[in-house]
Order: sequence, then C-alpha cells, then structure tokens
Amino acid sequence: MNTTVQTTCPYCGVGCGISAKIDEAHHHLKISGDATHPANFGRLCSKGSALGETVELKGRLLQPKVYGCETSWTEALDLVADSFINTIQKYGADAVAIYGSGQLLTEDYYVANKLMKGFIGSGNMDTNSRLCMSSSVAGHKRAFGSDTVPGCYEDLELAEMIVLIGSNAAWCHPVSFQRIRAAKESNPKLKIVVIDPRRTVSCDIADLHLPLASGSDAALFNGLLHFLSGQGVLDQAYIKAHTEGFELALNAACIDIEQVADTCRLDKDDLHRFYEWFAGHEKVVSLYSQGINQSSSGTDKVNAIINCHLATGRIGKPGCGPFSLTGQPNAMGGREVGGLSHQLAAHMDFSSTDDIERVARFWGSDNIARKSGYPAVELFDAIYEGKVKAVWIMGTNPVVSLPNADKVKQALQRCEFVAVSDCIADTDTTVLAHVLLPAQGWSEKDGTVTNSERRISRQRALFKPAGGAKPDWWIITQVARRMGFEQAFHYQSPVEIFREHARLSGFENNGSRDFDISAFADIAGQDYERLQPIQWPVNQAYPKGRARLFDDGRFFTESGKAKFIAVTPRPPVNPPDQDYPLILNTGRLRDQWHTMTRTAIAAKLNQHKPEPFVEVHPDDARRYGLVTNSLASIESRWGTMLARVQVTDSQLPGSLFVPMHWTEQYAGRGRMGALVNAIVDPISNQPESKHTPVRIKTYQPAWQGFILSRRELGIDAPDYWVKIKGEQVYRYELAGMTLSENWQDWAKNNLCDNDGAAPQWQEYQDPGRGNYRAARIVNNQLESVVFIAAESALPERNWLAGLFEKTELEKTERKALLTGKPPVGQADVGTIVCACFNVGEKTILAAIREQGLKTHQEIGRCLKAGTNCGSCVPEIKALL
Ligand SMILES: Nc1nc2c(c(=O)[nH]1)N[C@H]1C(S)=C(S)[C@@H](COP(=O)(O)OP(=O)(O)OC[C@H]3O[C@@H](n4cnc5c(=O)[nH]c(N)nc54)[C@H](O)[C@@H]3O)O[C@H]1N2
Ligand SMILES: Nc1nc2c(c(=O)[nH]1)N[C@H]1C(S)=C(S)[C@@H](COP(=O)(O)OP(=O)(O)OC[C@H]3O[C@@H](n4cnc5c(=O)[nH]c(N)nc54)[C@H](O)[C@@H]3O)O[C@H]1N2
Ligand code: SF4
Ligand SMILES: [Mo]
Repeated sequence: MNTTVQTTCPYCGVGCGISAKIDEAHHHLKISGDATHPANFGRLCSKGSALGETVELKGRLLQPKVYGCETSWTEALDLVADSFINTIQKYGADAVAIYGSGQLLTEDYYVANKLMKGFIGSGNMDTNSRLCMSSSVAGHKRAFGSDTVPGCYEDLELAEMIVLIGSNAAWCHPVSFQRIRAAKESNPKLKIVVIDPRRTVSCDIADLHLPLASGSDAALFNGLLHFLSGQGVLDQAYIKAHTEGFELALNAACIDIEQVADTCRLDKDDLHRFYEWFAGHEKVVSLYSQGINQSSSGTDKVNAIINCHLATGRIGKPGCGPFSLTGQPNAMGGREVGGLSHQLAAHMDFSSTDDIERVARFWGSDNIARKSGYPAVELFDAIYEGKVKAVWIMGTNPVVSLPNADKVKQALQRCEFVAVSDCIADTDTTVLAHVLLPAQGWSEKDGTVTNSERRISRQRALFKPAGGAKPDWWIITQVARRMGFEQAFHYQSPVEIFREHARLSGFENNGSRDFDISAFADIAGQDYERLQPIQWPVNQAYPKGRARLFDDGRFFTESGKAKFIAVTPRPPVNPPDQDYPLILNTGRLRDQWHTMTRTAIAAKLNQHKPEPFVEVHPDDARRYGLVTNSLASIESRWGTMLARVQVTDSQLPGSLFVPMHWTEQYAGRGRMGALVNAIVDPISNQPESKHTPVRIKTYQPAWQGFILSRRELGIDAPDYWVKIKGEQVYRYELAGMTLSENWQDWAKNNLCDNDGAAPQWQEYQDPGRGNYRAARIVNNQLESVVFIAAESALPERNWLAGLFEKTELEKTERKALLTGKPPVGQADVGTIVCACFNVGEKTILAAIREQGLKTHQEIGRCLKAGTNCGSCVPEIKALL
C-alpha cells in the first residue's frame, strides 16, 4: 500500500516541506511540495523535485568498513572509541576532533557536540558552517548580542524594496526567489536590487544590478549609512532608545558617493539611485549570503549592512530587516546546538564562564571544555602538523570544500586515524578514511531541522534503513558509551535528544537567550511525531512560536540595546599580481548540491551544466586566447584545475567564476577547492572563498572525444575526463595529451567486458586526421559509442544518446553512428534548459522562431518548460 509522509527537503536552507508518496515494494517515491508548509506552500525547485531519483541504493555506503574491508558495527565502533581513548591518553583531549556539518539533523548534531565539548573535554568540534554562516553568526553576535535572524519569509511579500547582496537566490534559494518574483509580479512597485560582481540569473527580476568590485561591500554600505545620515532619513528616536555606538559607526562610515563609486568600481549614478531608493522606502529587506560571508572582512560586511537597518529602525518590523539566508538544510540547527568550535550549546559559548558552568551543570559533566577549539581551516592545519591525531568527519567532504584542498587531502593522508560517517561509499573524503561508518540518508533518517527563518520542521523516515546504515545520533551515542559516558548518552530515540536540547535551551534562561524552545522540554513522542513547522522561540511567552524578534526593541546584549559596529573597509587579503592577475570567484549552480554526492545520481540534474566550466569576460578571453567550449587550465599558488571555457559578459573583466561542485569522483581535474586561498576573516574564521588570485591559459589537448555507454565504465582516464550520468547513458567527456597508436585496442579495452554477449563492432578510422569512431551493438541495440577527434569537431551528444532508447537500430542510424551526423528528421534538442520537463535549448529556440512565441508564459503553455519549479525562467527569457 502507498502511504504519504510529510517531510523536509535535505538541500537548501529555504527548508521546503515535501509530501512523499511511498511505494516501499519498489523502493520508489513520488515527490511533491507540501502545500501546507509555510516555507514553500507546495512549491519545490528542480533539486527537491528530483529527490525521488536519488534514493537508489547503488553507490550507498551500506556496511561499516575498517581499512577498506567490510566489518561489523561492533568492530568499527570499538575501533573509533579505542582510537579516540588511546589518542587522548597519550596526547590529551585536544589531539582529537570532530568535523560536522549542516547536513546533520539537530539531534545528531546535539550529541556530537555534547560528546566532544561536554565529555571528551575539548573544544575541537567544528563544522562546515564555518565555511558558510560563521561571518553572519559573528556579525549577529556583535550587533544583537545573539545569533538571531530577526525576520521571516513573509517579510518578502511585505517589503517595498528587497536587496540581494552576494546572493544568487534564483539558483541557491529558488523557492524563496520565486516568492519574490511573485511579489514583484503582483506589486510592480516593489524595488529589487542585486549587488554581485557577476550578472547572475537573479538579476532577471532586478530593477538595478550593481556589479561591485569583489570584496568591496563594506565600503558600499558605509557609504549608504553616510548618505542616509546626510538625507536626514535616520530614525533618531530608534537610535537613541534601542542602540549604542552610533556616532563611532557613522564617523567610520564617512565616505562620499564618489569615493564609494571609485572603491567599488561602480557607476556613480547607479550607486546614487540605490542609495536614494534605500532612503525612500520604509520597508527594506536586505537578503545576503556567501558573497558577504565568504570574505576576509565578512563579519564587517555583515555589520555594515546591519548598521543601515539599525540606523533607520528597519528591523523587527513587518517587511524589514537584515536577513542572512542560511545555506544548508540544518545550518540553523547546527548553530542552535553550538556546532562551531567557539560555541558551547544552545546559544551559549566559551566567552562566558557562567555559560560554561551552566552547561556543565546541565550535562552533569566534570570534564567540560573550557576554551574554543580549532575552527575548520586551523583544524586541518593542525591535522597536517600532527597536533590533532584522530579526526571524525561527519556529513561533509572537506577534501573538496575546504580552501587549499590539496593540503587538506595531505593532512588526512598523514593523519593517524580518520573516521568518516557518510551515506555515500565513494567521495573524495571517504576514500581517505580508516573507518567508514554508514549513515542513514535523507529518506531513512528521522529528526528535526531549522531553516533560514528559524522554523523547525520534522524530517521523517520514508524507507527502512538501507543495508546496515544507522542514524548519525545512534553512531555517535554508541561511541560515547564505549568511551565510558553511558549515563550521559542513554538515548534510545531522537525525541529523547530533542527534549534534552529543548530543556537546555530553557535552562536558567529567563529571557537572557534568544534561543529558547523550552515549550518542547517534555514533548510527548506522539506530539514529536506530528510536530508541525514552527518558528523559535517556542516558550511560555510564545507557545505558538514567534515570527519576528526585536519587535519590542530589546536585544540580547548586556544593556539590552543593539550595537552599531564601526567598520573600516578592508580589501581582500591577496590582491592579484603580475603572476596571478585574475580573481577567482567560486559558487553554485542551479541543479547541483555541493560536492554532488547525491544530486549527480539524478540524471535530470546533470543536464543543465554537465561539465566543470569557467566563466571568462570577452576581454580576458581575447587576451588569453580562450574561446567558448575550449579547455583551459586555471592555476593559483595553491593548486590547478581544468575547465571548459564559457565566454560571457556577465562576468567582470579580470575575474573568473567556477562552480564549486566537481570532485575526483566525477572529473579528472575539476576540484576547485585546490586553488582557493586559505585566508580567513580574523573574527569569524570564515574562509575568503570568493577571492583567490589566479592565472588562466589555454589547454590544448592532442585529442578530444567522448563515450556514451549504457553501463557505467571504468575508463582508463586520460588527462581530462568528466563522468555524466544521463537518463539512458553514462557520458564521458575526454581529452588527452597523446594520440593513441592504436585506438581500436584502447576502445575495446574501455568499452568491452567479457559479458558473453556477441557484440557487433563497427568502426571508422582516419589515422591521418586523428579521427576514430566506434560503436558497440549488442542484439541490435546500441551498447556504447566512442568518438575521438584530433582536429575536427565532435558531434552533438543528445541525439546520439537518444539512439540508446531504440530497441532496434535502423540502417540510417547505424550509418549516422559513424558519420556523427543525425539522420534527416532527428534534430538535436541542445543543452537541457528545463530540468523538470527535459526541454532543450534548441527546442525552445525552434518554438520561438517557428511559432512566434514571445513570453516565457507562452513557452510554458507550448512546451511546459519553466512551469514547474520556475528556476529556468531567467534562461528562457534570455533565449527570448
Ligand atoms: N543549487 C544549489 N543551491 C544551494 C546550494 C548548492 O550547492 N546548490 N548550497 C546551499 C548553501 S550551503 C549555501 S551557503 C547557499 C549559498 O547561496 P549563495 O550565497 O547565493 O551562492 P554562491 O553561488 O556561493 O554565491 C552567491 C554570489 O556571491 C557573489 N559574490 C562573490 N563575491 C562577492 C562580493 O565580494 N560581494 C558580493 N556582494 N557578492 C559576491 C558571487 O558572484 C555569487 O553569485 O546556497 C544554498 N543553496
Ligand atoms: N571555494 C568554495 N568553497 C566552498 C564554498 C564556496 O562557495 N566556494 N561554499 C562553502 C559552503 S557555504 C558549504 S556549506 C560547504 C559545503 O561543502 P561540504 O559539506 O563538503 O559538501 P556536501 O557535498 O554537502 O557534503 C556533505 C557530505 O555528507 C554526506 N551526507 C549527506 N547526508 C548525510 C547524513 O545524513 N549523514 C551523514 N553522515 N552524511 C551525509 C554527503 O554524501 C556528502 O558526502 O562548502 C564550502 N566550500
Ligand atoms: S528551494 Fe529547492 S533545494 Fe531548497 S529546500 Fe526548497 S526544494 Fe529543497
Ligand atoms: Mo553553505
């Protein structure tokens, strides 16, 4: 029987509710948006919609492994506990560490943090949130005395102006972006401004785009504060009653428009227009994300934005506020439990002895850590240097996502003991582990997550656990018990952990801490099962949750007043120079999630951007001899990568953009983390991932080619390779520096297994011109095809892939396999624009031309493209 379960999407911080219809017998899910969930009201983006395609068991880590061999849970857990105990005995508690993630549920996170800080007695628990939200956390703490996102999603509809700063919400928070688009459509007066060095698809709905120089946001917002003051639009009563430090902040912000335009390299009139709009609209929401946080002055940038909201009293009121968009599904939950190495638990941290004593009392621990541990970048340096000798990584892939990632790889290779909990068998990090612990994945685990607007939602199990996979909280608890902490880790189910977490949030709180969900301290199992999405705080004063904080003008600083921060803008630490004259910017794509361990399983999600690429401005392309679709090598002082060139004027001259997603599992040399400088913000310790000096040059292989194959192949990897899972076929894009003497042997080695079938093999060879093509046909069906070319162009892949759907190949099609030209009448659809309905660029262009379609709505009616999640609407509009 099919049942339907309400759960939450495991990707971005929008935190969409999902309604999953489960077909247990076929291990199949039908996914739709949960119409009752306040984060999405039924909408989902391409990634959420494709979740059903990611639950397959192939590629999952299903059994614990020790030194590469499958083993029992008992042996694996004993080994983790013993290694930790022995390391601590020999070298002290600070020689071990846990590195966690916003992929963990709150309950998992809570016990991991409690184990390290409460009982092992070291601060060495940090998380990938360090790379993500820590500048916002630090900025909030400085201004509000607490790590609070004051507003809620409803403010997006109530605003008169929305500023997107360093946020490509169209791709990274698509459902919230659709909400803004809808608000704009129903209220054309709503002003939207995008502040980003790149002209991203988020600019599609913008009235103004400010392509500021990388890292110059603090000057821009200092200039705004100065301008607002000059215009007399400050809320003096608010400043007086509810804030402190205004004069100093205003003095520090004394910079006029000319200077700002110069520093930010912006058009003065555009800048002036933005400042006037900000001054002229009462209800302004400033949404910001990694363009702000991932910077060596990230914390200051956050405070420069908050300063402008405090000075105008635009905070805690409907339709206003600074709004940090969280990235991961449970980035916010991780902050609640104290996942960062300077935090303790429940919004308490190591800066206060009272907090330390209080948490020790609550946990009944006499061995609580008393100081911060290593933040992420320093932690991996400490591993590299042998100061930390045993590390347990949970739900994150640091060999890809940390800066200077080759050094991180070496650190793990040198480390005496590495345990990794993951749900996927082969990642760039799991391949370096001594012990692998199979975690339950999204469709199996059970617990809570908190989204950007502080809304706690349930993630519910849909399937029985895959193989021997266990919940993260269980794995951690088992190790804790083996380390001698049975009493403090007696949990049998997530609700017990949730209750304790809720009790701690209310413990000796009395209104002194923002995070308080004490209303759940005794929540019954059934109520936890049925828990509906709710925004914290949830306590005696706010039993139904609270949409906005600071609506009473009260903050969590000692004085109860918000603090202005005097900001002195600083440029990024490593400027470009003669050897490395360009700036490397990194970020996200619409259809991939981080290191692709799950999204790349869904064929649908690989069609939008199938290969690692680098965006280059036309001037730079000319200077360095780069053309679209050629290959380029990008080098920094720390590492190198290869990527396919995309020439575009959406990029500023002098800067490059590469997506952060590709790993060694999917591409030969596409792991961008290797290039990124390990510079961090001195306050938040967040890395400057958006700014690294690099150089670029053409990469001219002797040959290029591709393979399409029905089966996944183990390719004898040349210099450049990319693996792309498609609906019917695996596609391999290849390029090499040396021409093979014998392509036939090469092809047969790579394409043929001894499966007993009698394949037909047809091939074409033109050694003089370096061309080679072959197709392997089994029982009249296409099994695989390879195209190699030294000089000539390669054929389009999509129509060839279409031939794999045929149960029998026609004569013309067999011929086409060798010529590389589609038979008459079989057109290529081009690159996929709409992932939901698989509609290609060429199909859309043909419809525009032939049927005279003029709007994206007309295209939607005709081809369905853009009518589900809407994420591709900006691209459809660009084609129009
Ligand atoms: N599709 C998809 N969605 C995701 C994710 C994903 O992997 N894939 N990840 C999630 C996570 S964890 C996060 S943290 C969020 C991140 O969401 P975003 O922060 O929106 O995503 P990014 O692409 O990292 O960066 C945003 C923009 O910052 C710009 N930028 C770079 N430097 C500067 C600067 O100096 N100033 C300004 N103002 N802008 C700058 C970049 O050009 C980029 O367009 O996305 C979440 N959503
Ligand atoms: N240059 C550059 N670097 C960046 C960024 C950037 O913009 N530019 N962005 C940074 C940001 S904001 C972020 S958030 C990070 C993200 O970077 P990572 O955290 O390294 O990326 P993910 O792919 O999300 O890694 C999650 C891992 O957890 C596994 N996993 C998924 N669910 C579970 C679970 O329930 N339990 C367990 N145990 N494992 C699970 C997945 O298979 C995967 O291996 O990257 C950061 N690095
Ligand atoms: S916007 Fe997309 S990725 Fe983010 S939570 Fe919603 S469905 Fe998931
Ligand atoms: Mo993130």
